[in-house]
Amino acid sequence: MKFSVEYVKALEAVPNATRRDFLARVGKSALFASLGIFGAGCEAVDRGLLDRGLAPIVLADAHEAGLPKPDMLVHSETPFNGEFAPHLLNADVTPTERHFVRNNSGIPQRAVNKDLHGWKLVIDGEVYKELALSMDDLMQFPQVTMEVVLECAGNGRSLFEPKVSGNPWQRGAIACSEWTGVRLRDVLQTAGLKPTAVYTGNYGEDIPNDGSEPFSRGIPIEKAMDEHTLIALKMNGEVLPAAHGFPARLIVPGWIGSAMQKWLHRIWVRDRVHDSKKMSGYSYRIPTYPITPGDEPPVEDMRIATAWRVKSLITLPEPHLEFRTGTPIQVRGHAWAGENHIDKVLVSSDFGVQWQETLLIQPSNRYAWYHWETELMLSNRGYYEIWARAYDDTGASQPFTQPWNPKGYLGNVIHRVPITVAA
Ligand SMILES: Nc1nc2c(c(=O)[nH]1)N[C@H]1C(S)=C(S)[C@@H](COP(=O)(O)O)O[C@H]1N2
Ligand SMILES: [Mo]
Repeated sequence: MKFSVEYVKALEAVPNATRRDFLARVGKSALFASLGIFGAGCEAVDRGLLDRGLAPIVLADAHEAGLPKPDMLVHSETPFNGEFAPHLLNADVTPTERHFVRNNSGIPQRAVNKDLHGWKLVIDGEVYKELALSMDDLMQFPQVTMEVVLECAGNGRSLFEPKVSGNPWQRGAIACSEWTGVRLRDVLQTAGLKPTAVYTGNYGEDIPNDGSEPFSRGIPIEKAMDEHTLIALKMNGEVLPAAHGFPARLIVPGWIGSAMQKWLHRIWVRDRVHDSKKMSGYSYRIPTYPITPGDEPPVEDMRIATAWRVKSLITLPEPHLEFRTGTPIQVRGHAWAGENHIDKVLVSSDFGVQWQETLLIQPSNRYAWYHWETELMLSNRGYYEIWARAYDDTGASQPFTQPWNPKGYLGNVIHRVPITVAA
């Protein structure tokens, strides 16, 4: 068990008047030690918390949550971040064992223990009726199942030049699993939105033990009320795995992964754009105009990153394989486009001079990924790269070199897979 002295000290520094608000901001349960651990100076704070029924949050080690998964490329253990090589993501529906994991801090012990004791999903703020829903309550709402692409905003960050800080994701911080849960809309309608409701502030139970503000992001009310936005309770037919947000997480289709709060326990309906740290500055925000690589645009010129851009992934063949002249090469992959639809995916084997059409396979449902496949025949030996380029229904397609932004978000440069052909 890890408890944070700094965190309690930070709280003590907060004036009484705003302390309640601060607690509200960090969520109704926080990482707090039992009485006595921090000495007399902290008792008042501790007792105050315990009086309000705030349970200590204990963060688990990643291995308790079954991490790393086999064949995972691990970027960090604490917090845990790992992805898979594209050729391991060929399945139409990504099995849980191949879904990347992106954590800003720890995994709550509750998730590892599959422990619902004391867990409620609180809906408060700009609502007529505050709700505190148990899992049983949530099960009373209609259950919806959808395949949804979930991609970290930083996927592809390692391809940015000059280098940017953050997890050096290659191309694998992306998956399309099947999610089951209740419509966020149904829950918000039960609470009753006031006309002042404009945004959500979403909170999880992964409270960092270094005293830093917990990871919290939000979405506009219009997106929250979209029929496809879910509070997911199951992944690929099973209760949510610890690493993916047990007991509940948001699924915000088409949008960057950070919108999809895990270990969800509070949705604060707000009368303004959610203004947590992870909604501000350079966090999950991109410049409103193309900038010179390496520049630091003023914060006023940044906007919140929302939907993903048109993109594709080559999952077959595996890179660096050797083929024979005149033998057909099976090429396959996925494509997706945030809020838009995919029109076509083209493939080139001569560095973008000529392009050939691929067979496009429609998604299982809105916001699932498309699949595409084709065959290449190369008649001369040598070194080749298979390039894929998706186009969406607005006419947008993927760039050949990666436009730059300070945090390496929304990278959608075309995917290239090198192969060789022997005579
Ligand atoms: N509570 C909480 N929710 C979170 C995060 C987090 O660190 N804490 N990370 C977000 C980010 S940045 C991404 S990309 C997705 C990753 O979801 P996954 O780990 O299930 O793949 O979860 C999002 N939800
Ligand atoms: Mo992310």
